[in-house]
Amino acid sequence: MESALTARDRVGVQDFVLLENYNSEAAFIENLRRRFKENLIYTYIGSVLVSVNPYKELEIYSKQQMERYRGVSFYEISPHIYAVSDNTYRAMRTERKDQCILISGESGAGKTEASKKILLYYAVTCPANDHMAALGDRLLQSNPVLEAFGNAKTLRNDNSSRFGKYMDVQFDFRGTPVGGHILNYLLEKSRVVHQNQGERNFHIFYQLLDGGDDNLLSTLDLERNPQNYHYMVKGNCPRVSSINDKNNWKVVMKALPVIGFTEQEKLLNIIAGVLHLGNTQFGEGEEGETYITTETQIMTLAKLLGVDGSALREALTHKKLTAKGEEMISPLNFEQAVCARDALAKAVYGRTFTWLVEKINQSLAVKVGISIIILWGCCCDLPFNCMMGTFYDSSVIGLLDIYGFEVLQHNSFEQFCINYCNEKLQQLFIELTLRSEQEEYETEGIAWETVKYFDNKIICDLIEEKHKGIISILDEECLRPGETCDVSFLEKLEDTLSGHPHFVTHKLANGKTRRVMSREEFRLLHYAGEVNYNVNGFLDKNNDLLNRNLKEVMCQSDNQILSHCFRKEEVIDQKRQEMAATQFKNSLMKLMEILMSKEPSYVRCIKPNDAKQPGKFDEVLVRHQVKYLGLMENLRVRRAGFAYRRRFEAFLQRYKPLCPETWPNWNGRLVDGVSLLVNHLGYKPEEYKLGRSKIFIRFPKTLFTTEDALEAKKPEIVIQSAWRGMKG
Ligand code: AOV
Ligand code: MG
Repeated sequence: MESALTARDRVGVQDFVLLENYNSEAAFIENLRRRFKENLIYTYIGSVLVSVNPYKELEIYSKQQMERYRGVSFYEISPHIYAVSDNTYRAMRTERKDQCILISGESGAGKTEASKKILLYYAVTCPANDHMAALGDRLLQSNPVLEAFGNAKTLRNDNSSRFGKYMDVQFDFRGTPVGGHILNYLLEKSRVVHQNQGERNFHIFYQLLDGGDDNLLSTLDLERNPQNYHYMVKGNCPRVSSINDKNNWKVVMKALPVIGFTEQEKLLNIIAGVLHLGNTQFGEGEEGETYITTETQIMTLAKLLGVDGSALREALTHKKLTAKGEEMISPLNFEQAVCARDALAKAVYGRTFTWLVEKINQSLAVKVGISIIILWGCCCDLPFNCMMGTFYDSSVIGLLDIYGFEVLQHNSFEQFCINYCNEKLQQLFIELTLRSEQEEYETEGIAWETVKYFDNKIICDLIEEKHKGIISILDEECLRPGETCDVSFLEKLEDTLSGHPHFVTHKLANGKTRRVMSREEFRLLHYAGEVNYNVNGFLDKNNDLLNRNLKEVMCQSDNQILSHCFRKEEVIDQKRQEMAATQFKNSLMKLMEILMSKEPSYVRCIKPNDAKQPGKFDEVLVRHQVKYLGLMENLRVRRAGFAYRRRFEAFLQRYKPLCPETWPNWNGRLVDGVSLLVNHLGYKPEEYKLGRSKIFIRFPKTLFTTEDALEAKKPEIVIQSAWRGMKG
């Protein structure tokens, strides 16, 4: 027992509910720290997995490890992302309910890595059949492609997801993965044309220049050095030590055919096209007219984008307007031309990204034809409706991996959207963890006491409420005729929101000025911390407009990807599209609905330091995350009633050797067996409660004692079992 205690001291407890001092944040952090030092990056809070980014490869993701977790109950084995994967899978199969795994945490905390491990677990361990064998492959191979186009090096993370991703994996009645579907959320398009110091554009540009062979580069008229491209130099960071662009290029090129790509050439033309677009320069004539100074560039560009060169030249320097039913062409000034060029680059890249996701979805779609043939083969004498019933008897596991909360030196519209998205996810966590806890006590018939927690609904409302939320005000300002600008938007915000406890600007209530804030900023007090947003560019980014004549040129492209992305109908139909932020808000609402309809599991990722270094545990940083993720409240809720709960059968199975009446087998009612067992162990009435299907244990100590008794009894059990084996 001595040694067991020492081990517990050294590696901490594997479930926070076992912490004796569960109200102490210091004890919580100390437990995380101890485990982190021992490379034990995973710890539970009940069924929630807390994960601390190790920033180094650990030998814990092998196939053998996967086998260890297969079919094994949560509490029997050390915490792991595979345990969450496996439990979710089994819950889907046994309870026949759609599941989802929600991964959250700030930028660089390990969400994307976690989601990849989960996918890998399913691809390797789930049963496959011949027809579907390739699906696991396709699921896995979609990742490097999406990451190449949608991830980039930021100051927070060398492989930062710059889009939100929700992926459904669909399983048939046998538990075989048969299909997948991806929903993507708001790509940070502005990165295509601008990067902050120390950051990069999307990986694919560097991969192409570093990995593409000489022939390819010469066909695309590209040079190897990224510093030659305006769209790649802004961050002054062409190379990143942790990234091998050349190798990644190979991986992406190999992955494309697996996910059914035949349009590689067209895709690469577009990528190169964007780079050439960035190098298109303008000059100003004597009369203020704008012209293109890089003539050869334009011809290459037109060729790559599959459009008419002179039409493109005209569209980059002029604007088409319809006034009183008449079409007019007006020249753009220098700034306007630069904006039009960048808008085109963003639109081309953003739409190509969406097209790419569609393509991947086609490749992951459930192949109805094949499934029906298989079913026909195995149940041809069943009535048709029964057969279709079998066919549709499939379930889904959804995986959510979004961009994490981020605070930069300079925060703009993109950070506003990203952080809003994180607020929504936190809201869901609060609602569902509390709700499910309450429901559990209710269904099991057990009285419960509430725990106070910070509800971030007030911040979600501040952002998304109709008419007086920030997004509504932004839309209104974009649509209001007359002179509107980013500053008038800020003034409108001040008028409507001043006094809100989570909204601050430089104006103080007494009419004075808050000196630490610029006049172009507003500050939101997010659940995860304060962020100052600079309003510069908010209106443009929300409007996300592309001049009509540029659209006209693009929809005539003979590059089929582009003609698919720029539809003729869009040019004919002049109806105003939804604005970017509203579109994002609506897609998040839909996402919340999807997630609410499923049984959630949570992975809460923590970033141990800002230097992306292994072994470094920055307590201040960790404490902050523990606080805003609401982990202490989570633990308290979990403990408010009962620290531990286990289904009767699991409890009996584990502890039955401790009672002569239940060992080796108990054949009576489960609840009676559990009753006998706990009486024999001397549990006092206040220490536990029996629900309808589960035993609830109030104090971890009770379970510790029982665990220790089991440990002490082990040699005896082994001998007894061996003896019975010999007799048998
Ligand atoms: P994120 O998804 O949470 O950030 P990532 O999953 O991309 O963060 O993790 C960032 C980096 O941390 C990875 O590139 C790895 O180097 C390292 N890392 C994370 N988890 C592990 C692990 N389990 N084992 C080893 N290394 C790991 V963002 O997408 O920026 O919000 O937007
Ligand atoms: Mg990520």
